Amino acid sequence: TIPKSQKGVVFYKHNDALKYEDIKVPEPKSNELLVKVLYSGVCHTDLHVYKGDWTEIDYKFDPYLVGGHEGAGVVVGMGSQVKGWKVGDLAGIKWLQSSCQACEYCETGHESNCTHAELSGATHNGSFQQYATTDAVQAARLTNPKDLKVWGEERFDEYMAKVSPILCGGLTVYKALKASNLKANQWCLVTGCGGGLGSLATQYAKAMGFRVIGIDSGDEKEKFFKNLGGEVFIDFRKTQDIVSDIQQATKGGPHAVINLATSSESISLSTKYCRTNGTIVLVGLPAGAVVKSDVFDHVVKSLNIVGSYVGNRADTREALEFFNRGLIKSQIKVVGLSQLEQVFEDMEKGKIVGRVVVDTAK
Ligand code: 8ID
Ligand code: ZN
Ligand code: ZN
Repeated sequence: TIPKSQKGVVFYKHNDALKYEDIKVPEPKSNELLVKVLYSGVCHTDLHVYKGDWTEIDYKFDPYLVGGHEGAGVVVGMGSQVKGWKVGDLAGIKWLQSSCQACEYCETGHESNCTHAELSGATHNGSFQQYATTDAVQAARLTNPKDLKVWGEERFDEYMAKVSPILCGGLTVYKALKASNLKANQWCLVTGCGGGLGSLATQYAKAMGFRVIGIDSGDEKEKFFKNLGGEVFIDFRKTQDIVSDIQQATKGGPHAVINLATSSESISLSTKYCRTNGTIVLVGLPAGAVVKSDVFDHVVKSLNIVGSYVGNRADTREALEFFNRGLIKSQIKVVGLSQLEQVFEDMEKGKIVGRVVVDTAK
């Protein structure tokens, strides 16, 4: 039975207090699933939303907003128009909560660019609550771990906690790596390699056959990155000349840069050390960021700068398949949903290594 009320973390305006409260269980609309959320990853995007860093989004406070867009759970109900789902299926809540399926972008598989998109945790209440609604077409289909060789029934809870960061972080970095046009054995530079997306990018890049050089700060993140298979670590707080360090280590610069760091300067810097003919992928979204690239060098080195925004349903399925095969180990720390405020504080300070996942039961 589905209760009438539940626990969730809400805020009434940007930067307002985060409240762990009893709130109403939402009712699914005709196109929606009702998902009992077990775990949700905490993405830096949730912090940007909370702070109102992106003025471009039409946030929905009704009267409050519930963040979260890496929700892993079980389908407990659905609207009348839903096809292809049944109660008991495992579902994932993503940033792209719904897309119109009718516009030019949706028609060509660029669903994340849909101008009518609804976003979990920003324009639609997200996964920082025990029960959440999400469009049945865009909801991610999770495999029951009992049907997976490397997982198994007894690891159900661990699977659900660890799969949650794949629903945004994993999907996003996998798509960004596709957009990088890297070939096997080429150098992939990951900025923010010790963070949530960075820990996943390092592993997807390795699994896809690339060599990984990472930038972040501190001995703990260096050790963490090397354990994930990263080859060269550059500490941006310690290096005297970051451009020359990177170019020496990679004999001419990385063939692609995946920009994940929440630092505007580090994005412009990537145009300086990227290899000739290389691709710079923009993923991280620090508030008000601008990329500055020297036009002479940009032309002579024939650089490509591309943006990459989450991924479509096929990218989601593929990113999940890497995880289901045991090729990607989610580096997580699980805390109670009631601890979200502390998680945001640590994230703001860059103190989180890997990803924090919240358990909605605590
Ligand atoms: O679809 C998209 N484009 C998408 C999807 C998901 C997330 C974009 N994002 C964005 C988020 O909104 C955020 O802006 O990607 C960014 C990274 O998200 P995250 O991985 O969830 O953030 P994190 O765990 O806080 O990691 C950030 C790391 O950057 C390092 C920090 O130390 C931290 O480990 N960092 C910083 I701050 N400055 C750096 C610098 N100058 C740096 N690393 C290298 N150089
Ligand atoms: Zn995210
Ligand atoms: Zn559309």
